[in-house]
This record gives sequence, C-alpha cells and structure tokens, in this order.
Amino acid sequence: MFDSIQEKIRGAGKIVFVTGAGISQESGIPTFRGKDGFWGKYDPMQLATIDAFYENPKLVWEWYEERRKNILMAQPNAGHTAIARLGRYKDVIVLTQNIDGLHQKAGSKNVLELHGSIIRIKCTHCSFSDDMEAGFDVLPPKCRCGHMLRPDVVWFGEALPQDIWREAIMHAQSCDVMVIVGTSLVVSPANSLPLYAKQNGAVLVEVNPEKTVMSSEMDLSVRQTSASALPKMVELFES
Ligand code: BJW
Ligand code: ZN
Repeated sequence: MFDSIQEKIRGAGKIVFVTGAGISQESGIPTFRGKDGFWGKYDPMQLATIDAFYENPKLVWEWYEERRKNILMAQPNAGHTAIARLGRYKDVIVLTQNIDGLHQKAGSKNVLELHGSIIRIKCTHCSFSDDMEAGFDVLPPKCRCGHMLRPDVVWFGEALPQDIWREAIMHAQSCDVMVIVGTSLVVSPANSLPLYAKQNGAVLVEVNPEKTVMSSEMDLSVRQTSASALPKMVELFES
C-alpha cells in the first residue's frame, strides 16, 4: 500500500493536502463528529451559527474561549510536521478546514484556511480584525467602535472567504495528487475539493481510520491515523 503511495508522491509535481479536524486529534484537539466529537455533546446550531451568536453571545464566546486556550497550548503532531517536511522537497499546498493554526506552527508555508482562524478576532460591525492570543476578561468582548467582537471563523450558513476559496479551487484543479486527511467530508463546500481534483485527473488518497462518505471515490484509502501514516509519505525523501 505505502509503496504505491510513495510512488505517486515521488512522481507528483504538485501535492495538495485537504485537512480536517482528525489531523489535530492527536494534538489533543477534539473533532466535531464521531464518538468524542463536539457535536455529540453540543448542538452546532446553538454554537456555530450567526443567529446563535446574536441569541447568546456569552455562551458562544465561553465555548470559543475554552477552545482557544486548548488550541494555543497545543503542539503540532507527527502528521502536521510530516506535511511541513514534504514541503521541502515538493510543491505542497495545504487547504485546511481547521482553525487551529497547527499547520503553520509545524512550518508549512502554503496554508489556506478555508474556515478562518480561532486566533484571529474580528468586529461584527467595523473592519477591525487582529490576532489575539490573550483571553478576554469580559465576555462578549467589545470593539473600540462599541460593537461585539467575534472569532474570525466561518459558521454554518456563512460564505467562505471568497479569495481563499477561489484559490483553493485553482489548486485542487491543478494538483497531481490530493491527500485528504482527517475529514468526514460532510461539510460543503470544502467537500467538493476532491471532486475538482478528480475531474482534472489527480490521484486521490484518503488518510482516515474510518470510512467516509467519499471513500468510494478515492484511488487509495489508508485506514490509519494521520500521525502514523503521514510520516511514511516523507520517508522516501529523507532516507
Ligand atoms: C482522524 C483521526 C486521526 C479522527 N487521524 N483522521 C442547510 C442549512 C444551512 C446550510 C446548509 C444546509 N445544508 C448544507 C448547508 C451548507 C453547510 C453544510 O455543509 N452543512 C452540512 C453539515 C449539512 N455549509 C456551510 O454552511 C458553509 N457555508 C456555505 O455553504 O455557504 C453557502 C451557503 C449559505 C447559506 C446556505 C447554504 C449555503 C460553511 C461551513 C462552516 C463550517 N464551520 C465549522 C465550524 C468552524 C469554526 C469552529 O471550529 O468553531 O467548521 S463546523 C465544523 O465542520 C468545522 C469543520 O471545519 C467542519 C468539517 O469538519 P471536519 O474537519 O471534517 O471534522 P469531523 O469531525 O467531521 O471529521 C473528523 C474526521 O477525522 C473523521 O472522519 C474521523 O474518522 C477522522 N479522524 N481521528 C486521522 N487521528
Ligand atoms: Zn468595530
């Protein structure tokens, strides 16, 4: 199995990784779906929509503050660092649904954050936006303009940042290999990226211990965790 993946990676010009919450699971960040996922405990419609935010901003902010603390302490795992190392040898682009910044922390250079960043905060009214690592004393925090601040993430029903999304499609359409890691592929429009790649003749490789709704579209499925599978993809360049 790995021989065949290594061969594809060796021959590829451009390699695109599409990543989701599963790649950060081994860094201690919970996924959304599945046994220990957030959506098993909480209702996404009460935490991850703009209506929920205006309905109960304190509740939404409390959830984000708890996650921000955990994420700011988290370290990239062997999966993130393998992708960053592969970038030294190949043209590697990371299209991530994650908001945790761990690909960048691992050293990956070309990272497009499709669902924003939990570290970046923006105003609900004016154009203020900035990275903020410190916690807030009062929730919800307010902007200088007097309106509420919010995490700069993409909630359900909100559009993805248009320039980033356009660029992501362009990379998906022009890659030779797409490696899809740790995502259930149930959230649109990110889950259409493998289809853009496939339509343009790319090889699709999935790294996920579980089957997904798109497993049948994959050329190869690696049923292992990302921290165990991804380092093997870089081995051929480093041995
Ligand atoms: C491992 C592992 C290990 C575990 N190693 N693997 C009806 C009404 C309104 C909207 C819609 C609707 N129907 C469809 C929509 C569109 C909606 C959507 O897709 N909904 C579906 C869920 C039904 N999408 C949107 O709304 C998007 N915007 C949009 O479409 O705009 C246009 C539009 C406007 C209006 C109406 C309709 C369309 C925006 C989506 C934003 C998603 N936001 C979140 C929260 C981000 C902020 C935050 O983090 O707080 O993004 S939700 C959550 O899901 C998060 C993730 O990025 C995203 C994807 O999840 P992911 O990464 O796939 O994680 P999991 O948990 O699902 O899967 C983990 C996987 O890892 C599993 O497969 C495990 O097996 C695996 N795994 N351990 C490797 N160690
Ligand atoms: Zn403001």
